[in-house]
Amino acid sequence: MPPRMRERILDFLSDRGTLAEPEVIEYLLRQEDPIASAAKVIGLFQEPPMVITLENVLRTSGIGRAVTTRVPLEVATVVVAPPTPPAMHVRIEAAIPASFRRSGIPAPEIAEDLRILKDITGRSTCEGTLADFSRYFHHRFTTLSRILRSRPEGAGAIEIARAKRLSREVKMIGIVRDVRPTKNGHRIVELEDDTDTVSVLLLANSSLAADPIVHDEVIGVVGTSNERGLMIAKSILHPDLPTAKSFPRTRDRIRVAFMSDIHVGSRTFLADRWAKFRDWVTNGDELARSLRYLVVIGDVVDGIGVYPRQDEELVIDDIYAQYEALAGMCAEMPDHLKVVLLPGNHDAVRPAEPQPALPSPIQKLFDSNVVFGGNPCTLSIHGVRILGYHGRSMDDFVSALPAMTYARPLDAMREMLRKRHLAPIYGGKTPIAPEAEDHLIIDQVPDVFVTGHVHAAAIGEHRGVVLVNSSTWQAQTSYQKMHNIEPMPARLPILDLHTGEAFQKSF
Ligand code: D5M
Ligand code: FE
Ligand code: ZN
Repeated sequence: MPPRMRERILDFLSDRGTLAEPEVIEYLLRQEDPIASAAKVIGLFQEPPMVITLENVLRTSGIGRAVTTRVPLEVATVVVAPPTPPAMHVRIEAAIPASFRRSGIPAPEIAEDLRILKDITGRSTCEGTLADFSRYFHHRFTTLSRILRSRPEGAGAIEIARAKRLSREVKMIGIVRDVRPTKNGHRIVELEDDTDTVSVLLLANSSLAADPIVHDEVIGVVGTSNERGLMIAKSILHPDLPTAKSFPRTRDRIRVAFMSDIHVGSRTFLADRWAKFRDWVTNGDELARSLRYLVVIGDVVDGIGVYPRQDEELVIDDIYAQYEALAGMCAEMPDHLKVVLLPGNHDAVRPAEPQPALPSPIQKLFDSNVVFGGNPCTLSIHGVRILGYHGRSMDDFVSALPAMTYARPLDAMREMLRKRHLAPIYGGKTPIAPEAEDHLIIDQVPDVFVTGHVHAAAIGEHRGVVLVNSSTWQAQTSYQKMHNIEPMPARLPILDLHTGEAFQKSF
């Protein structure tokens, strides 16, 4: 291997406006001609993503394993969650995974094991005062900098005030107060800690130029001050997951389905597709009978007064009546299917995140097979840790980062895991309540991370965390039409907790 091949690959990618996960670089280094292989990977995209993932590489024919990306109408499958963390663990299959063909235990025979580990319900303390804000950001900074410092690359970071006085290479951790391009194509990040702020220059011709840094995230910087006090960055550290984790397989084949954005009450709610789902889940096949849990990640109804002139798009214009209709739909599901409802930005709770569970007058409309959590919410299902977050912050990711799109929610979800924060950008479209603690920090790494909101449907993986963006049951709204957002409705992602494999069933 020629020396500095790693740098050559990094330069090759950054010259083309993209970056790659470390596993991708390792993988390319093992190829006979790493640069030619990198070119093949880039050739996959009309426009390369900001960060090329191992999954992307595995889709490239000619290198890696040959996989099919065309999916049949009925089932789209992505098989994830490695038992061990070697780099080559993601399989993408066109058919229903083998493990799903093996019958699961009929759901009525599985004793319920569902716990809500963490959400804000009943624990909100904030009043929105100035003191709340500074305490909130202090908690964000200290928690994420502790994670960064626990890594070999983050160890030895010093305070910004001290770093600015030294002329040698230094390491600092701070919160991004601003990030802006210069007229020469470089970028300047204003980094702040408790002691000072510093301007950090990310050179246009370096791999750092494309790092998707956003306002208010916590990063580490390795760099050297120039004579004018500008810190020239050599590398950027994100908290991320240090290594790929393995999936905690349950003993039994326990199956969990995910959905979101039902939008009951909206004119565009897809009643016919829902009826197909209901018929399947009530008297369907073996797979349907093996479903034990259904987790719904917000926007369960369309709500009232969520956007201007919404009343013109409602068929049920009373909030209670909307939840009553949903309660009826849940009551039609089999008794052994435990349903978890989390709120989203259309639901009848405060819009500021973290959002508590639906209020008790609404909960009382539902049968006992339905339980309620907040947004975000960490659940344990048979010991598998599931982080559900509606996903409002994806609006801010799409606005802030040119490479992000509504059609590719997994990109934003990977960034949330890299930044270890569900909604880093403060003051954008996502209203955030300055609680005493920052509940949007991803402090404990989940086994499964699920979002909704963008009305897309996708399954993937990031360092062993199963990623699911659950689909909608609403057709394109006039707002989405105006903004060219094409929904992917009526697809049900189903995860087997015994294998970590997931696939989507369409209705
Ligand atoms: O959001 C459904 C989709 O529509 C999601 O992709 C965001 C987009 N959307 C909806 N309203 C807005 C506003 N006001 N700004 C930006 N993007 C928006 P839902 O939460 O179901 O309305
Ligand atoms: Fe929605
Ligand atoms: Zn939403």
